[in-house]
Amino acid sequence: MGEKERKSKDPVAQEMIQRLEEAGIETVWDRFEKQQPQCGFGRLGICCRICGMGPCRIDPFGEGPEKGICGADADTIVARNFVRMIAAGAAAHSDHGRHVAHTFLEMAEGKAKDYGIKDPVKLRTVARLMGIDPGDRSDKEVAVELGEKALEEFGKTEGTQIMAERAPETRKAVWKKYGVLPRAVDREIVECMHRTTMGVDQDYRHLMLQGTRASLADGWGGSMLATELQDIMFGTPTPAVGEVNLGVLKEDEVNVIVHGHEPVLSEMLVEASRQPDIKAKARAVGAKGITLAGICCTANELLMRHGIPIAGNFLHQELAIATGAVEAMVVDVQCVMQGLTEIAKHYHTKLISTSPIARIAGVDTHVEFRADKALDTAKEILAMAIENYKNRGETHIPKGRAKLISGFTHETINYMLGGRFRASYRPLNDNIINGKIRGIAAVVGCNNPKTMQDENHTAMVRHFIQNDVLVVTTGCGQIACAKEGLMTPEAARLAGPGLREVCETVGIPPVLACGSCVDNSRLLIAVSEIVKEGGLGVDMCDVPVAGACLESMSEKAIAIGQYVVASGVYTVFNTDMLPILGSPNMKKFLFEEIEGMFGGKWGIESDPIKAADSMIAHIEGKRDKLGINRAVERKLYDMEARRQLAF
Ligand code: SF4
Ligand code: MSK
Repeated sequence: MGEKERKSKDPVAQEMIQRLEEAGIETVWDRFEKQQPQCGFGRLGICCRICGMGPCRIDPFGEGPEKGICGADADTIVARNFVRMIAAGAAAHSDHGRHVAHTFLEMAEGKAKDYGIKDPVKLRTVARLMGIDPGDRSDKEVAVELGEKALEEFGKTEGTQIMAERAPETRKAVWKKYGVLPRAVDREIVECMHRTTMGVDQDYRHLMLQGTRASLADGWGGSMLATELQDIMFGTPTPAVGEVNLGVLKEDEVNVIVHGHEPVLSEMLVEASRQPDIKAKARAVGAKGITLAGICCTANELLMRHGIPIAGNFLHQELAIATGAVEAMVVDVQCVMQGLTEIAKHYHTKLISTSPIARIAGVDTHVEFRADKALDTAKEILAMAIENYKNRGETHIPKGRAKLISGFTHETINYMLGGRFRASYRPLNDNIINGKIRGIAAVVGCNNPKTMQDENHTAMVRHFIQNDVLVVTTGCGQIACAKEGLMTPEAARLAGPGLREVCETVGIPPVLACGSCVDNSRLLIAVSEIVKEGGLGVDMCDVPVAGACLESMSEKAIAIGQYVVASGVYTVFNTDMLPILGSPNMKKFLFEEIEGMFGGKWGIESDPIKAADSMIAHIEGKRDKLGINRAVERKLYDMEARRQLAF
């Protein structure tokens, strides 16, 4: 295997990596090499620099110091670091949610005139969930109250997250028992930071309870609010065809890439790109039009709602610029590498930062997003990109691109499997009970140069569907699967006979694209709905589901992992990406003890097939406990057999 093949499984990425190598231009993989060997203490989570007496480190071999200067042991240091990662991840998701809530309220109050309510049905559903009676009030009136109430959720001084009420009663009872019902997001994150500062909480189990509560405030609070308010404002996704990979860029059009996470501006860029005056401007410079494409989770948001193509996942961000065909890369927050500034020096691409909270040294163009002039801002940005078209030099757009069906939410799973007129999780539950679908695996998360791009995600997913395990995906893992064509109905041919039959009957792919990082909240609701539908246990931890994130990069993945585990789900991370191994007690806690408390636990494994097998074993164990592992006769129905059934 050559160098480029070791870096990425994706032939498109390999092609671009080779070109960059030949041109002598540094990428994330080169910087990764320069960091080798990476700090062993950091990898194990046993370095501490939270006070001025440090930094301190624990010797993992028992030959050097066993305690920091203050006396903190490895358990405390690892737990503090881990809880801080959860807090940071939860803060990122939830601040995204807060920004959306601000824009939502401005929209409802008529201050952000370019936005509207695209899903009035969901507006009223979510309002009721938040304890608001819509009555016969107008949509805007209901939206004002909902926006105000949503904003309060982030900082209220009393009470717990209203969205968490959606969890099954049994689950809430578990959270109550351990004192982790999530309060306001801000409060949980501040308390994480307080308790992990020098000389405060110094018991790893006790620290982890606070980490758990903060993660739940993210998953069942900030992230869930972000998803729901975005659906109301921008439309709840429905299944539609999309395209993915660098081949979506166009040689004869102005190419604009949106990269980051918050869709408030990128939604307006979609709108602006469709306006006649902007199209005319593009034609005036000799381009046939404008192609918008996404990277990372903004890409998932736009694809899910508008079918806007995806240029790639996290490790594609530099490669996209190296096509020489990107007039502008518009970034907001999260997962944007500062290394973009270096690569952009070699091409004509204009990097444009837009978030009031994120400036990047080396990016000179900052067009700040303001909700009250969102469309004008979007047009200004597109005009800059159009203006830059004339500066294009040599281009190289790889041909590779793939189709996918995206837009699966807990609502669409309901409709697709249950039917529009009797939407229900019953058919999904029944197919799990009868064994055609053994269970559900969530394969989510990032790319990481520590491992071959996309390999872990896609190898696991192929293994799951062969074994009749339905897969749901979000984030960059979703994009990885899409690049390999695993998200088309035709991919059902790769599935085992049971899953294949269900997919062919309903017309769904065996791997469902469910959205961005904050949309993991959709998966929580789906599992809750499965429980409420009945027949698969009484709590979320009874359902045959498991999760994996074997290419995690961001602290957000750690926050997600913890709220998924605390919601009762077994979750596997890559051995090299879970920095807790320096504490035997934390290992025991996260890999064993926590299951006795919350019904879910963490697992680690670097080999994707072994990781998938451990999840399948877990799923089968859950089936055994439910008593649904009876031998069933499997039959693949062809059209003739179905016709006979109808008479
Ligand atoms: Fe060292 Fe303790 Fe300070 Fe951490 S808190 S840096 S272990 S003295
Ligand atoms: S973008 S958090 S690299 S999934 Fe959400 Fe991808 Fe991970 Fe960023």
